[in-house]
Amino acid sequence: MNTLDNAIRWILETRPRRIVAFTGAGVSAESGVPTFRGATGLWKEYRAEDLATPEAFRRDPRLVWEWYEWRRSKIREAEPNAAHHALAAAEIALESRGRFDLVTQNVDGLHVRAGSRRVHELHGNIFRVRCAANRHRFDMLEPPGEIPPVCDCGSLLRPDVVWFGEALPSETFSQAAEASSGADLFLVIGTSGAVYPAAGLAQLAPRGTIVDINPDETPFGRVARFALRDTAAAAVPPIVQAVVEALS
Ligand code: BV8
Repeated sequence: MNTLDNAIRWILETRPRRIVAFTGAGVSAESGVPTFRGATGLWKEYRAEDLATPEAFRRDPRLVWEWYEWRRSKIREAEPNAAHHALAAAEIALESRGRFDLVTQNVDGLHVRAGSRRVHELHGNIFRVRCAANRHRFDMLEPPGEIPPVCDCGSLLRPDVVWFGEALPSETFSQAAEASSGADLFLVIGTSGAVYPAAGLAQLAPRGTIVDINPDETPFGRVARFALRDTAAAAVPPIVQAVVEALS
């Protein structure tokens, strides 16, 4: 029996009903959206930690916007993959028979496009902008007319995402923390666990509830009940299918 079969058997036996799916950039990799820290993740010669900061934006708002518009263009071309769709189906299946919280570090909006509704976007959304004066926040799906775009109030518009050194939205984070501490299945999907405080949510999950889905080793592998060394699109659908079967 391989690890996936063992994980499926454990799910069928324990019938989890309070499930958290904690996702990172890896869940969107098979949709063609570059991850941050993988070999293909870097853009030009910069690192996410050097561009996704208030200092970088103050210093060179045009460069930061060019990076975001490049990412937005990649994401516009992307479609949700089988992992996104399976997680949306899990939420529907658990609607009246349990609880399913999708906690994502991603800003690409692909979970919502796949139909997930109960999504806690810890780091914001790349298709929403807010003005640096913090007065206006709105969706901007298309490329801005000018780079960097300027708000009607006169201040610069910035992507409505959480940059390094900025606080996460407190309500969203506390909902995610509350769901994590009460989970009987905590799926960690496609994240290197490099970024805090998001990665710290896994430490709130009760012992023995973590299933880590990632082709590479991660810090979660050591504490996971099962470490599924496979891609999200390959491993998430059968795991969700087992969850749904266990409900009936
Ligand atoms: C804050 C939005 C304080 C922007 C992002 C301890 C506690 C608290 C803070 C810190 C701490 N230690 C350090 C910090 C500071 C910092 C931090 O964590 N730094 C790191 C680099 C060390 N944290 C912060 O600054 C946070 N803020 O702490 O504020 C504060 C408090 C009060 C008041 C003021 C301030 C804010 C962090 C948020 C940063 N913003 N994104 C944007 O996207 O442009 S983070 C960014 O990294 C993305 O959101 C991304 O999701 C996230 C995590 O990366 P991953 O998702 O894991 O992606 P990665 O590429 O790393 O890994 C992909 C994985 O997928 C890999 O493992 C790969 O193997 C796997 N994979 C590949 N293919 C597949 C796959 N898996 C499955 N299937 C596949 N096909």
